[in-house]
Amino acid sequence: MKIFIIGLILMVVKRTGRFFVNEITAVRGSDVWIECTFDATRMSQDEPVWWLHCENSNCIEIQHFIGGVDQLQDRAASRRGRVYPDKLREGNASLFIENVQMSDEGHYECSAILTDGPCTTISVLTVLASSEPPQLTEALDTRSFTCSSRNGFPPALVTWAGGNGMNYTPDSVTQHTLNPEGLYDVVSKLTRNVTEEETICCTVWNQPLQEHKTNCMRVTPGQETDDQHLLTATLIPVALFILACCVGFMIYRYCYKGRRNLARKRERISNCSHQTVIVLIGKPEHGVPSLINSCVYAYKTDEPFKNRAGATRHPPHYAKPEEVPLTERITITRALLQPEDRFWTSERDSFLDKWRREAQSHRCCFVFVHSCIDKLTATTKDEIQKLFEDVKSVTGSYPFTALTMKNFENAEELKRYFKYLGSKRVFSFHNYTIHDHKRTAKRDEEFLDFVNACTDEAVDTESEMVPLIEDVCVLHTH
Ligand SMILES: Nc1nc2c(ncn2[C@@H]2O[C@H](COP(=O)(O)OP(=O)(O)OP(=O)(O)O)[C@@H](O)[C@H]2O)c(=O)[nH]1
Ligand SMILES: *[C@@H]1O[C@H](CO)[C@@H](O)[C@H](O)[C@H]1NC(C)=O
Ligand SMILES: *[C@@H]1O[C@H](CO)[C@@H](O)[C@H](O)[C@H]1NC(C)=O
Repeated sequence: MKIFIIGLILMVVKRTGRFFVNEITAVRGSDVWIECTFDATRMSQDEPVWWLHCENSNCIEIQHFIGGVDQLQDRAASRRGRVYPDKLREGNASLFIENVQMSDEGHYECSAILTDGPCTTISVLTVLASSEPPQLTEALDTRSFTCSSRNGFPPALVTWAGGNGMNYTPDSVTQHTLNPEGLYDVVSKLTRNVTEEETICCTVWNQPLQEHKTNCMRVTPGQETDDQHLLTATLIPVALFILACCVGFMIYRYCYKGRRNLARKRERISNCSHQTVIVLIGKPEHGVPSLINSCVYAYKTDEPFKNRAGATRHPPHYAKPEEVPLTERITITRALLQPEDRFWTSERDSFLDKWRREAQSHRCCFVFVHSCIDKLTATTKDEIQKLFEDVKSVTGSYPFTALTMKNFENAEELKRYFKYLGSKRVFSFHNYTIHDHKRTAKRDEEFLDFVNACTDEAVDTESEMVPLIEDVCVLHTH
């Protein structure tokens, strides 16, 4: 009934045109005064003063005073706003709203019956909400960034900017959601390739409030995607580590095996159970003493290099000593020939006699030593062939060949030639010398193989020639 009467009055007021529209904008959470004043002299003690709050033409009476007495005491707890009764007498019926909320928006009508008729003041309250500072995150799976901000009103605008203030907004998609408090949450997603290190910023705008809030982040191309990041940060080091382990293990195995191999070859030499003589036959300057030194050096790993065989002695002819012991049982001796082309001269018969006698009583291995520096002349070839036949006549087989100074070019050609002459084995060496005796496994191995081949051959020769004779073999060349 009351509302109906008020509505009637409003219609009257509207028709007479005696009202003002007062537009008020407030920020959510602030306190606001909605002004309403009358001419106090025209106010009557017994006439009412009241406030209506209308949302979408749905009006609720929030204040009603008669004679300065609140008529809505029973609703005091739920209603919004406060009027100061002591100010009413002065014609001031202004409404005070504390901590204004979205629900406070709408029309406010303040009315009073004055002595000359009703009077109404209309106010429109708009509440704006400043959204919270934006959160900026980089997505883990793709090259994208997310900017989010909550509790804005009206819906916030989101803009994106890159290095040098470039506008990235067109690469973004923005979504708003209205939350139960009547405010908008905003989420904006930017998809963009980062090709160089830059700062990416996201800004949320509240246009009516003329307010913006920005958040920035430094991005580097290296952090483009989590996949790639994972690959570089985890997989590659792991792969390298595994690879390094494998290579290390293989190197270790190789070295270990190599060392084991050499040790086994030395063991074979020291285990040779028969007195054996290795006879090196060669001309001066062809490296016979150096070959002897090398075999001993390769075998005796724990001893420094020693010139046991008298290499580079001057004059070189028949340098002493003639025999060098390698182990308790194996001896290496030399048979030096004439330096000239015709090295097989007057001494031939005495040598052959000696060799024949000794080959019958000891295990012997004959080796012809030739330096790769020396080119073979027709005469030399002739002489060497004769020597080979003589050795065969003594032992039953042609001598082995040992080529020294193998890094001289005609090593391969000489190898073929001595094979052709009938040498069962042709070895080639780079001898350990006084000036160059840097030990390597490969160099050691060549000499150890040579010695082992010689001791094997010595057994063969003996079993072919004199199978029943027990061995006590030390050969004297003079
Ligand atoms: N580059 C190289 N030099 C070698 C090799 N063998 C020996 N020599 C050098 O050649 C020279 C002669 O070697 P020696 O071992 O003294 O041989 P030799 O002259 O026949 O010995 P004698 O006549 O008995 O004194 C020396 O200066 C050695 O250092 C080799 O395989 N390579
Ligand atoms: C009405 O009263 C309030 C509270 O005292 C005051 O803040 C306001 O300025 C007054 N309005 C007028 C128009 O006097
Ligand atoms: C990003 O770069 C890659 C290769 O450089 C390309 O294939 C892709 O299309 C780019 N994406 C965008 C959004 O530009």
